[in-house]
Amino acid sequence: MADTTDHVDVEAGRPRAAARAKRPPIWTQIPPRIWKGCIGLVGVACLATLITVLASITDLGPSDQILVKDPAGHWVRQGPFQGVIFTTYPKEVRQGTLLQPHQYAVVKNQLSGKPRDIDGPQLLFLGPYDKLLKVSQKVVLQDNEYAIVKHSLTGVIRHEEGPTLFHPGVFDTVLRTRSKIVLQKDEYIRMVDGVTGAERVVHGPVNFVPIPLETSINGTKQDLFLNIDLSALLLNRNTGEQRLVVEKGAFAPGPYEEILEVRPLIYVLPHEAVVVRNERGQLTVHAGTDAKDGLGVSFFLPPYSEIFTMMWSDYSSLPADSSSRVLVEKIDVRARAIYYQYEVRTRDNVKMTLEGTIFWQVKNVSKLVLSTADPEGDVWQHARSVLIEAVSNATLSDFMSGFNAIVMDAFRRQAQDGFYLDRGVELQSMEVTRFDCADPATSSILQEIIQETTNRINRLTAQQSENDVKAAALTADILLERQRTELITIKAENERLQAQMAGEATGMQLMKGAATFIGGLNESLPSIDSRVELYKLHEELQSRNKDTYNLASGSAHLFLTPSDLNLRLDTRTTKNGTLEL
Ligand SMILES: *[C@@H]1O[C@H](CO)[C@@H](O)[C@H](O)[C@H]1NC(C)=O
Ligand SMILES: *[C@@H]1O[C@H](CO)[C@@H](O)[C@H](O)[C@H]1NC(C)=O
Ligand SMILES: *[C@@H]1O[C@H](CO)[C@@H](O)[C@H](O)[C@H]1NC(C)=O
Ligand SMILES: *[C@@H]1O[C@H](CO)[C@@H](O)[C@H](O)[C@H]1NC(C)=O
Ligand SMILES: *[C@H]1O[C@H](CO)[C@@H](O)[C@H](O)[C@H]1NC(C)=O
Repeated sequence: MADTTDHVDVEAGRPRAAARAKRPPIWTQIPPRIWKGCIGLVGVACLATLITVLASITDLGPSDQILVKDPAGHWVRQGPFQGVIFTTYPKEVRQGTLLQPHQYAVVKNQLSGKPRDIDGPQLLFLGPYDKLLKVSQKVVLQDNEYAIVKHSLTGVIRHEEGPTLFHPGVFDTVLRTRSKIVLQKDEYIRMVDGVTGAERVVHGPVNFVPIPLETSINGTKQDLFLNIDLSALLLNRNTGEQRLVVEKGAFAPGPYEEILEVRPLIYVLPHEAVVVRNERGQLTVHAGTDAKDGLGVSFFLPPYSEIFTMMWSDYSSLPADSSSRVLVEKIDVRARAIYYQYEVRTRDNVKMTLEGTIFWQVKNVSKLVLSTADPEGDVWQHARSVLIEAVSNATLSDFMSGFNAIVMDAFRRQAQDGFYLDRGVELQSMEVTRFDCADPATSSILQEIIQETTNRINRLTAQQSENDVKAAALTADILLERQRTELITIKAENERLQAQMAGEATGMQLMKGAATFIGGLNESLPSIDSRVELYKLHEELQSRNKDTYNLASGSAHLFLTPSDLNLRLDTRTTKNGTLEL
């Protein structure tokens, strides 16, 4: 302020300076009493100065420092020092800070406000305006560790990877120490950047430090081992597309890929068929018989496809419950059996219960899938209506006498209508195994009828067997008689032959006798006629002799009739010598 005044009143200063020069020296005007006082004061001052000098003798050790807070500028002197520091300003002796190798210090300059960082090991002497903010430990990071460090000014987070003795910067804060992520050969981990949201997948074997703000989703995961019978369905969350991985071996999904499901191989045996619906709604039939060798086929269900399933009624057992249904994924194309129990009425209104079996078979799967949702139920219902119709056209007695024919007739008629053909199935046979009257009264009558029929059949059977026995006896008799006839014939023949032989023998005897008689006289009686006459006479005489003898010796009576004068008696002599007429 005075300076400014001088400068302003430059003209006015000149007369004052001239007046000062003309005045006598000031000390000549001071009275002696004041001089004495002054000397006394000087003595006191000298004493004070001495005391001050003595007090200013400074002795600093090697780790000491003196700070003099001179308003013109603080200054420091490091030890070791021995001497006088003459100052009137406050001063401070302070110890240096020993920093170990694993320590560091943060020092702030109070003039600039700038912190700085001092690395150990060293003996730290602060500067004149320095302030020690902190002495911190460095962070030991092991081989498998990393530190999450935050820059407190920028807020940037970074990771420091071990193994190291990490010396954080001035503005660094170590938030925490973490283990590195270790992945085995068959492991992977999905990491998401917390800032950008970008995803990456890291595959083992590896030991890695995530990038800052990166986190894992669902942690470490095992690879998927795909074999010939396993595949994986993946969803790409970026594009929304699905794909099927069928390559064999260990498999890990890529970024943004999610394993929706593990799909096993679908086997279709030679007698089966599987229908698959694709993303366009088209149906494909995989039939076991498609294979060239007829050994069945197998396939993986492609993406966006599913197995076309149906709910079929289940009539595979009795009593059939029409509400029970089974889920059919694989269609069995072998012959199938349905058991049925139908209530039917005959034409004369007798309520009957029929039980039996229907055999049917799926012939054309594509046709079946397109035309019906429940082929088994269709077959059951249709067979029922046909059977009801057939039975209602017959009376009870018709039915009893020929139910098999009625059922076969119904079967043949329905096998020809287009119902089964349209559904790609075939009705193979329809059998009635049991029938019964639903009404108890009728049932007992029916039982009687059946009993009677049975009895009749039994009696018929018994009669039949009796007849059979008799017929057999008769046949045997006829055979016997035949053989007897044969015997008689043969006997007669034999007798005839015997008689012939005997006759021939007698004839021969007579002839020989005659020949000898006639021939022997050829010399004495040369005429043949005379000799014949003689022989005739001889024979007559002999015959007469015999008659006479017979008359004489037997009890024969002789009757003579006028017409029979020329009498002859025929007698026969038996072997034992008696005579027979
Ligand atoms: C993480 O696991 C949960 C259930 O365990 C699952 O719902 C989710 O989809 C999984 N996330 C990823 C990206 O795999
Ligand atoms: C099955 O039926 C379809 C028509 O619905 C036909 O084109 C196909 O040839 C049939 N398959 C056999 C084996 O008969
Ligand atoms: C009913 O029976 C009659 C003769 O008994 C036969 O001509 C006719 O075809 C039958 N009808 C049906 C539908 O069976
Ligand atoms: C008479 O018969 C005998 C013997 O039979 C014969 O030898 C003989 O020559 C016969 N005599 C005459 C005349 O034929
Ligand atoms: C033989 O003679 C006896 C009496 O001597 C007689 O009883 C019998 O009938 C005769 N005939 C035969 C064939 O034995």
